[in-house]
Amino acid sequence: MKLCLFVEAGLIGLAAAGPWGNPEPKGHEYHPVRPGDSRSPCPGLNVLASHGFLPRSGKNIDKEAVRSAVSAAYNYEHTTFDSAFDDAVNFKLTTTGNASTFNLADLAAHDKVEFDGSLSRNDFYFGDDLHFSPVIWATTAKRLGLYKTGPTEQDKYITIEVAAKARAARVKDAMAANPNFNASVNQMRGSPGTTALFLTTLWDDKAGGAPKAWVKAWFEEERLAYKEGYTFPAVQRNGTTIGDNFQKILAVPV
Ligand code: HEM
Ligand SMILES: *[C@@H]1O[C@H](CO)[C@@H](O)[C@H](O)[C@H]1NC(C)=O
Ligand SMILES: *[C@@H]1O[C@H](CO)[C@@H](O)[C@H](O)[C@H]1NC(C)=O
Ligand SMILES: CC(=O)N[C@H]1CO[C@H](CO)[C@@H](O)[C@@H]1O
Repeated sequence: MKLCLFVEAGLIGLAAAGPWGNPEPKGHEYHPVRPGDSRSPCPGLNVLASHGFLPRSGKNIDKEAVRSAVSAAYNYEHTTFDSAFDDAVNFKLTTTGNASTFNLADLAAHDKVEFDGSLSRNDFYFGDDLHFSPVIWATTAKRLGLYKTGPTEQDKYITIEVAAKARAARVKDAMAANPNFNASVNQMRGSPGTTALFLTTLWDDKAGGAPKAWVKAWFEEERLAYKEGYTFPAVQRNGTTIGDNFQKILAVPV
């Protein structure tokens, strides 16, 4: 009976709190990407668009939009991503016609803010550095132990150590496969940086790890895992939180 209710509730779009998860915030229900929408190589921003924290179209994103989205969805201090936004704008990669905004897909411009050795995207050299690549992600997911969620409680979480090793191994793979691998400074900071980002964003402070179920939904469906128990973090995150995780990642011997 319970299962029946659950299915029905899902069908009519009622989000219900309960043992199966948390409700999606009103107006921020998950909608998968539609034809014509713009999406980026950045899962962090795409998820915000999937939930309408950024415009669902992914178009004409300005700094205010990023500020309000990262604070409302992820509980980041609102200016946390100002410098990332400024970098993108300063590279003049925008196709919107307005120098202060971009469409999410504009961020795929290679060797600007986009770089090689991503966790879930292939390198530009192979033709598509924008879309989620199931093949590339499978290599990362395996290293993260993403689908092994038992038998112990610990098996449900990704630790800093496991994530640090997974990202270093992915960069090694990319360097071996791609004769044009661009090992820029941006690249070498960017790879541990993006691992710090997904861990900080999806860290469960109570558990001391990033729940595999949340990481899976975030990368694979570009969805915030309310259903799997994601909640707005109780303690606000900021550049310092990300920087601390960045240092911890660099400290892991790989
Ligand atoms: C204005 C703000 C932002 C900009 C301009 C931006 C841009 C980008 C770009 C261009 C990439 C691709 C890098 C690559 O080639 O691997 C990327 C990747 C990534 N971003 Fe963002 N991002 C922003 C905000 C965020 C936020 C808010 C989060 C987390 C909540 C985030 C998490 C990530 C992660 C985890 C990746 C790595 C994906 C992978 O390796 O497959 N970003 N971002
Ligand atoms: C460009 O975008 C900014 C930020 O949204 C906005 O303030 C400005 O009015 C826009 N400029 C034009 C010419 O539309
Ligand atoms: C960043 O967030 C942490 C945790 O909320 C807080 O202790 C710290 O003071 C904040 N740092 C800055 C620079 O705002
Ligand atoms: C600076 C640099 O070497 N850029 C190269 C990065 O790789 C792409 C192809 O993958 C080249 O087109 C760039 O010239």
